[in-house]
Amino acid sequence: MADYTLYGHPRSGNAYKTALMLSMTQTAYDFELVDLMDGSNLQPEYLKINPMGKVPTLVHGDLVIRQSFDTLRYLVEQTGQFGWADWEEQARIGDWVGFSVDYLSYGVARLRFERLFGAGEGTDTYAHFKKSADRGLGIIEPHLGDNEWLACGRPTIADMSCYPVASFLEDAGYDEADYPNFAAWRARFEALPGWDTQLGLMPSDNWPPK
Ligand SMILES: N[C@@H](CCC(=O)N[C@@H](CS)C(=O)NCC(=O)O)C(=O)O
Repeated sequence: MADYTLYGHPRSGNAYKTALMLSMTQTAYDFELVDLMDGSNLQPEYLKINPMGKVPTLVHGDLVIRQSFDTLRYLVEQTGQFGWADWEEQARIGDWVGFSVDYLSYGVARLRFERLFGAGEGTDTYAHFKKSADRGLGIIEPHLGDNEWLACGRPTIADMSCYPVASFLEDAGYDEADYPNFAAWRARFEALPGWDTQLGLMPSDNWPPK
């Protein structure tokens, strides 16, 4: 049994952030599937671990961490990797961690959800999130033209926070060819040691359903 247990689901971008960080810092962990598709995240057994009913949850000894950003920050502290040297760097990393929530979770990720599972394209909901996603991509694309990594000139948890959504840009209805800097950064990130797919990092006999 490993010291860390990650509760998550292979379709969760937030759980993917934590799984990437564990793998890329060579931290051994056990993975427990919480099936978001059948509502296991809202069953009493899981709510005892995470009353918010969301994934990821990362358990390390007696410590239970229920927000993806906190899992990343904790693993920075535990492993000394992908973090900051001072407050200036921490703030620059924070810019992109915040960006990942403001424009990716509430933009690109929601578009993907609406397209694949929700209201579909051409609805007011879709248009609402498209505005936010377009604005976010308009910020990150030129930034990645001038910078190899999102912050501090090296891979950090800023990249870890934004990458999962990058992996499903096309599912959200975008053509990656229109965002060449973004696409090149995605390829750089995927070449880092320890990178793997969502299913590779969150394997389970029970997913995908047979
Ligand atoms: N603020 C949380 C958000 C976590 C979150 O939204 N998780 C989604 C999957 S990506 C979830 O568990 N959704 C299930 C639900 O809302 O029922 C974090 O950053 O960890």
